[in-house]
Amino acid sequence: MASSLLPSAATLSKSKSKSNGTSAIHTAPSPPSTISDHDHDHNNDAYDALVSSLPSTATAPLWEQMAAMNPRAPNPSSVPHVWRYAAVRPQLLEAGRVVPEEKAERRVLMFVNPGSKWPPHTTDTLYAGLQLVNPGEVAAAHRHVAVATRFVIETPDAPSPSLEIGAAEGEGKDDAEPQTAFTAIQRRRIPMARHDLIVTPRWTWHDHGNRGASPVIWLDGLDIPVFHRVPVHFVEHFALPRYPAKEARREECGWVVPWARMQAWLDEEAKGGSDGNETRDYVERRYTKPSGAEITATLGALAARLAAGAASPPKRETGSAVWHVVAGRGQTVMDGETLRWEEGDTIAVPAWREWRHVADAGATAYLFRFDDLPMLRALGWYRVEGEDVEALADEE
Ligand code: GTQ
Repeated sequence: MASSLLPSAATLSKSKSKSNGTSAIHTAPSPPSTISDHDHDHNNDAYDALVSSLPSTATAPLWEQMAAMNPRAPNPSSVPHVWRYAAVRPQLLEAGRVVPEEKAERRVLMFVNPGSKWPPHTTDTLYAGLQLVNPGEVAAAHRHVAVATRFVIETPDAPSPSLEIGAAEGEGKDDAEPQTAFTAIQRRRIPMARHDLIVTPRWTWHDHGNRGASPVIWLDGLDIPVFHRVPVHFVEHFALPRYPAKEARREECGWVVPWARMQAWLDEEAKGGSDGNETRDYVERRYTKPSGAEITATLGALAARLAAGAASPPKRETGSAVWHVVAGRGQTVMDGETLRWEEGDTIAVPAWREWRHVADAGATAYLFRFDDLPMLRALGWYRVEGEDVEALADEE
């Protein structure tokens, strides 16, 4: 029975708080051999002989690894972590100086979770990184099985106030071409505006460029870690740096969700009642395709609004997420561990860590996240603590 494999949600949270936020499952020792001491005395030599003979037939004893194979709770290797924009941004700009465009098909600083083993991952299923394209550069066209989300942080239209820029060598000499950064997807070249979400669907040609006067920086989100266990991911390179594309307007493109649209919805939803007063402290909305479906089959995304000084309801889910601070300051509490954040920071929330965001007093906080929910739901693995676990049984 599926429901008996995991302890109840209540049991799980108790055992977590006892170990002060560190899940006991991470350190659970292997169980002793199921052979009793008495039998073991008798059969020691025979047992050892058996076990040492097994590699010759490419087999191994399950009973010695049962607990590791069937852990008592979801068991991610990644841990809560915050990447501070103020710390990473100068390194990324330095990479922009010392790593030429030809050397890096994509100039990205990956967000490597401190608990991650190879391959690098931000959470066990999600990869995130900051990508930089300098004025005049093109990140060459390719397409791959993995999908990507881009959340734009700085653009030539909206550079960071502290940005120091050299003389612009922008390539946008043609007046018809907007002097912006862009990502091209299939045959459309889409200008990137601050805090846009842009989706690069599976197997679509894409290249990135910058016709503005200052760097563009965005948060990449990809489902690449999943392919470590399902190694069907691969890339195809286009013969030319750019795939032939036409200028497109953001509004006419289903792959782009402008932030203004998302924020307007969140602000409206926060009002709740008809009197126009703010009545909801925490509201969130998932990004969808024009059809209403999740943005991709593996990765999904949402935006959230937290009123100043407010907290989101605590949640423990089997999905993992990478959050990005659009505006405001505050902290995220994950199983008792508190990580502070401010605008531009990025936060890893591993699977089955109870998370709760708290905004500082004084300013509304807005957060973006991408997550693995569409993939987990499709596989039947999505679960939230407190839900009826019996409903998870597949009895058909
Ligand atoms: O922009 O196509 O961060 O292929 C990693 C792999 C970005 C991209 C990444 C990629 C891309």
